[in-house]
Amino acid sequence: MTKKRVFSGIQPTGTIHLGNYLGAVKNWVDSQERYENIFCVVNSHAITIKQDPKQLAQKTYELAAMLLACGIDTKKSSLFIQSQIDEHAALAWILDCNIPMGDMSRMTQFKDKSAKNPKNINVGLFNYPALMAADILLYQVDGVPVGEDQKQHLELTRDVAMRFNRDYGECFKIPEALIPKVGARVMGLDNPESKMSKSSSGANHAIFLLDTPEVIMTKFKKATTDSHNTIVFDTTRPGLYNLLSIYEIFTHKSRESIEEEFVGKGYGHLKTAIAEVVIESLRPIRETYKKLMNDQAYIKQILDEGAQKVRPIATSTYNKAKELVGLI
Ligand code: AQP
Repeated sequence: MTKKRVFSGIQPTGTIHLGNYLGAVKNWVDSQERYENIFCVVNSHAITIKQDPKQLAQKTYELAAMLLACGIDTKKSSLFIQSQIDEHAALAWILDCNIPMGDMSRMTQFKDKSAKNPKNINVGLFNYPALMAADILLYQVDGVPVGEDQKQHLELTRDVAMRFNRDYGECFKIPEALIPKVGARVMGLDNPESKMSKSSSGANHAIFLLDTPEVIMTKFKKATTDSHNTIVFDTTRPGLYNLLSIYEIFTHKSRESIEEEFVGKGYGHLKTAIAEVVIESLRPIRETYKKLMNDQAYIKQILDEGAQKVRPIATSTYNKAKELVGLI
């Protein structure tokens, strides 16, 4: 039986954090056996925010090394850099011409990111979802494993694909969003009302995968909770709920057994327990990452091989879309 195909991407805009890891990367790794996997470092998306060109190239290799350190196995998954396959940008243009302004204007990520970067609200940032739709549709995939924040972009992708197939003829497979039950929206430790994000400036906002054990412990100890004194999964207590969800994923324990474990104990005890389990789980990732970064030629080779492997799929889809719209 042929495996279903999945595609997902991540931007090289900084070190990845627990949100990226639990919402996306860990699920990519855990389900590698089940699917035919295509993963991408989406560096063209990254330039929607001003980047230092030299640093961007370096951050692209670092992110690829981090994905390998997290467990992406290139025997089971293709890993490549978006800008190495020109068809992403080329298909995005065709899709741009088939997405109504009204649909694009409803995207909340554009509103959030332009509020964060008022000095650089560019057309690329607005068009970001068309490039994301192209990334996905080029590979004729069944599913897209992402965090909850990408749900709206996935819906736009499905809409533009269905409209294109209807108006020009069958071209794209319609993908499903694969959003995890727990960890789909990890919240900031300093403010559990906002999603954990690479670009938030608070010192205790995010746990980065390369944070030292001491830093991880300090950040968890300072995490915002509330003034109650019971430790239970309660969505109306977002700080606590966020911490317990992180603990649930890393320990694989049931919610009942976690609540039992902390009966009569305080937040200090809980925060230390979470920090310890996160530190131990991230330790091998950090160590493997350091080894991989000593051999950038190897990372480059993996990425070149990944691009070579998936390029024929991208070319075939793009040529079909081009022909259907009448471009010669
Ligand atoms: N807080 C989060 N909880 C769960 N999943 C998350 N993702 C991001 N934040 C969380 C998921 O991570 C994947 C890759 O994300 P991205 O590289 O496209 O960047 P992003 O969504 O823009 O992530 P950030 O941290 O918020 O970066 P900045 O601050 O630069 O915008 C996606 O699957 C995403 O859902």
